Amino acid sequence: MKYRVLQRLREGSPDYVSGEALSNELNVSRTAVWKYINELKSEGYIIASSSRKGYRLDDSADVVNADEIRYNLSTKMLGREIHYFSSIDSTNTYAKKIANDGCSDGTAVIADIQSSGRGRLGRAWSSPGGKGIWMSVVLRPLISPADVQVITLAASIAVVKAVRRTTGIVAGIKWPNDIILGGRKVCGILTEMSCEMDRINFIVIGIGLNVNQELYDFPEELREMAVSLKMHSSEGPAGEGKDNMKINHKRSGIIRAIFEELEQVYKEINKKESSRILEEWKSFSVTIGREICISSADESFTGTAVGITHEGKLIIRSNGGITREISSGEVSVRGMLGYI
Ligand code: BT5
Repeated sequence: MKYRVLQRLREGSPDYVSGEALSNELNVSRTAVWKYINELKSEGYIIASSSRKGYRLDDSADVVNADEIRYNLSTKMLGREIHYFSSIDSTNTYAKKIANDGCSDGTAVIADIQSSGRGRLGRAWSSPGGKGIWMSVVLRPLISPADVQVITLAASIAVVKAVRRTTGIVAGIKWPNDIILGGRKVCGILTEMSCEMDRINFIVIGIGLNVNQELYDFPEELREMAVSLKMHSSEGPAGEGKDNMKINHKRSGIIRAIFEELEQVYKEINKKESSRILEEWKSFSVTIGREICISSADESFTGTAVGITHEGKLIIRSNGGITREISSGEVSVRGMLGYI
C-alpha cells in the first residue's frame, strides 16, 4: 500500500496531493496515509507536508529499492525480478545461489552495502552504504562457454552508455573489466559462470559502480586510483561553476538505464551479432593502442594492445613483433605509465 501512496504522489508531483484525496482514493484512513508517508520518508524519500495542502514528493532524493527501480523501466526481462537487500555479503554470491535454484533470465540482485564485495582473483571490492551501485545480474545466454568474455565486454558497454545517458559523463573501458574516468577506476565488473562442456547454465555479471562517494569514503589505499561519478562531476578547473554540479546522482535511474542498455546488447549476443558489440567496445576502449604490462601467476610481459578477437581476447604485439592473444581470467593489466 505504501507504494500506491508513493505512486499517487509521483502522479501529482510537483504539486501537492491532499491527505483527504489519498485517503479516499486508496480507501484507507488519514492516519494510515500519514503512517505510510512516514515509512516512505524513512526509506529516504523527501516528502513535504503541509496541513493545508497535503503531501508533495520531491524527486531529488537518491532512493534505491525494487519499486523505485522498476518505476518506468522499459525492459522486457532485465531487472523484472529484483532481490534488494540493504546489506548482504556479496550480490554475486547470492545471485549464484538463486541462479542454481533456477531463477529466471535477467534476475537482478542489488544491495546498498556489501560486507564482502569481491573482485577477481579473490580481491576485495569496497562497497560502502548509500554511495554506490552494487548489483549482479543472472543471464542464461545461448552462446558457448568459450565466448563468455564477450558478455563482460557487453556489460561494460551497457554501463558506459547508461552512465552517459543519465549523467552526461563519458567514461572509457580498460580491458577486460574496468570502467575508467580521468585515468581512475569508477566501475569494475566480475563475471562468473556455471557451465557444462559446451553449454552455459548461467552467467552472473557483478557490477560495482562508484556513484556518490567522496574521496574520504574510499579506503586510503584506493584514493589514488578510484573515483566516483560525483567526484568526477565536481572536478576540473575552478570558475566553471562546477561546485554547483557536486550533486548526488540518483542511483535508481542509473540502474534502470543499465538494465535497458544491457538488454539491448544481450539481445544482440543471443542473435550471435557479437561483431557489432566488439566494434562498439573498441570505440570506448582506452586500452587499444597503448603499451601495457600483462602479469599472471607465471609470467609478466609488455607489448602494445593492437586489437580484440571475436571471443573478446586482447591481441598484444610484443616489442619483438610476436603477437599473442590474452584471455582475461587470470591476468592483471597495467599501463606502462600508471593505472591505465
Ligand atoms: C573488479 O575486480 O573490478 C570487479 C569488481 C566487481 C564488484 C561487484 S559489486 C557487485 C558484485 N558483487 C561482488 O561481490 N562483486 C561484484 P578486479 O579487477 O579484481 O579489481 C579489484 C581491485 O579494484 C581491488 O584490488 C582494488 O584495487 C580496486 N577496488 C576495490 N574497490 C574499489 C572501488 N570501490 N572502486 C575502485 N576500485 C576499487
